[in-house]
Amino acid sequence: MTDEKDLQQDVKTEQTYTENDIQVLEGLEAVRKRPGMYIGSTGPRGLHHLVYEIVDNSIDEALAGYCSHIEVDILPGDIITVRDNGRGIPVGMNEKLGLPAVTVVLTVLHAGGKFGGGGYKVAGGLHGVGSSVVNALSEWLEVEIRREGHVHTQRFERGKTVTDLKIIGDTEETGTLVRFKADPTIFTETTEYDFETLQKRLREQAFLNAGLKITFTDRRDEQAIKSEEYCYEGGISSFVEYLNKTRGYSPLHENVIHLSLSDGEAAAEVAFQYNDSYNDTVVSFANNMHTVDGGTHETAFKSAITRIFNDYAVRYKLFKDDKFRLKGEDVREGLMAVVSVKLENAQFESQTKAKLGNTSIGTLVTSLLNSKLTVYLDENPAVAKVILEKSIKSAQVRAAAQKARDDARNSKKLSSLRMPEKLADCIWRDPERTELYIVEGDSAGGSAIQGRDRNYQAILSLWGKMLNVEKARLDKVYTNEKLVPVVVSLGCGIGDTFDLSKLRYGKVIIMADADVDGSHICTLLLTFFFRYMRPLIEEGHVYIAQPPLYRVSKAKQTFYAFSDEERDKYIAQLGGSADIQRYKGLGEMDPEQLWETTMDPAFRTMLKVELADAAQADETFSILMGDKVEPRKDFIEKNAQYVTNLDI
Ligand code: TSJ
Repeated sequence: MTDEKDLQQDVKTEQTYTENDIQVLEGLEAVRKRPGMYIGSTGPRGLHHLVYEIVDNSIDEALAGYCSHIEVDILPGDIITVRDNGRGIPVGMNEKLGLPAVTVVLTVLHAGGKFGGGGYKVAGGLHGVGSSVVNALSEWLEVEIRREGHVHTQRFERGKTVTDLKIIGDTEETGTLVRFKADPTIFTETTEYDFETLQKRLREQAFLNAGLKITFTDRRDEQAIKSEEYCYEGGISSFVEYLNKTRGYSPLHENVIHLSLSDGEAAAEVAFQYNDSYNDTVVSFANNMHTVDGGTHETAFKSAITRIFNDYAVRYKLFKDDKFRLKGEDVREGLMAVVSVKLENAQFESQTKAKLGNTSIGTLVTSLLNSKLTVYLDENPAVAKVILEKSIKSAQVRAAAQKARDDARNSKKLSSLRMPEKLADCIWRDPERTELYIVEGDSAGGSAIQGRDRNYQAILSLWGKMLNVEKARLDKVYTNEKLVPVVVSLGCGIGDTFDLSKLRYGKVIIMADADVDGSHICTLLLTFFFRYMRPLIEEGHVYIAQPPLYRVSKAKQTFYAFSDEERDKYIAQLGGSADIQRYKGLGEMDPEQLWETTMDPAFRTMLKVELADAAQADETFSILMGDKVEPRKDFIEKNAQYVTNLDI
């Protein structure tokens, strides 16, 4: 059996090489002609794929058990180096091609399998296209191999060999280093790497390969070198802890549940932990590649936990009604999970090639949970209890929310309500021209009402305790005393009955104090819009007013400053001394000042809220809205990625 398989592989390899033999040079030319076919795009995504592709080789070496440390550096000029302490790419002659093995790896298309040392190769998708593709798309690439007592090196330009493999020194060490510069004639949009994009990916790879150390250093600014090290003995359990922590969620049980199973051909591993949020996050990977669109492994995981928690609840008589069953969404409320599978011949489907199609891996994930989760729950009844209590509560609330939604729809309650008392409406009714200012607090509201142009500016004063929609259930949102006036004023309903064509004001402007509380109220409202009125943001109707921080005056001259720097600039302009008034809140401004600085379309600056990437924003909102103060504070200080400056 084994012999037969080996034989087949030899035959296959032979065939591949007969083809490649002729295609050695044409092959890489084809890559340069149609780079998109090999790396998906020649934009920033494709550019970053070059790095992933090279790093994947070192990770394969780690998976094979020979490499414990990978270093990735960005050098000035956006040159990348990837170095590992593995065995070093073989340098011996490949008899058929008459080239050293390493040269074959870097110049022959799809040569990866030959020296890939088995393991789990990726088929389809954007990965596993081979390091020769990176070579072809690099202005130049150098490889340095430490192996068999020597340092070997070779250089290529645009995929073509420019120096033969030669020995340049002796060494006791082993490992591979690849240094390359992306070709700007291919990556015409940009060849600049984004630190956070690479950071996220490298950290993720460290989580997915427990114990592997990855060092990432950005040396582009020699004055400010950034270096980070990722190494997680806990693997995907640490990943789950990290995800809960960075989103500001508190775990509901102490230990992450970590289960794994392999059947010789494939391996499946899951880690999950419930948290105090109402979101569900299941992140899945196949051969260390993020399967954004899920697939058989993710589906199997979700079905299995739904079935197993229902079975458990029935067995221990936790449902009051015999016929009652939890739905998948109930069981996933507050779930943070990572599913990772490794398999040969992974098949990827969907437009983005990020959905796993292999049915056998679904079966493996199902048996993993069947055999191990039931046992785990029996051994950890306290954990089972918190999870099931949460799931059952979720089911109850879902029923209540459904009822509230039905009621709202039936009675057309929200849309037929009278305009709220706290709304000072404008005169014109043309949403092309009208604006709604949402203002926190009565005194600020008062100034805004007096200062506005009442033809087209309406003011809604908010009061009372704001509901944190991230933490609230749907049924609460529909009846919240603070949010209902917003919904009624806007006129377009909420959730699945939202109708943007009914919007009563073309611009919806959040006007809050320029302090932490103001930021908070602002993000609360944005979260609400994001979750329940998303088209409002998508279609660009939401803005954030920018009130000044200081009034700088001397004699008859007055300036308003929106930052400390600007304040200092005006003080200098006024000869070094001036009267400074710091606005602690909007309420301190008189109506004329508020109009001049913040509301007059001729002079005001507003931020337009954009949702470039809804998923990213969702994550962002979770960070902002979660329990833990730290990540939120951090975020507010770093300031909003989803907000872009726009002068109006
Ligand atoms: F391919 C590459 F140039 F892109 C690249 C390969 C880049 C980097 C940074 C590292 C690597 C790489 C390859 N690191 N480690 C290896 N290992 C092998 O190629 C290797 C070594 C020994 C044996 C063996 O059977 O003795 C097999 C292999 C595949």
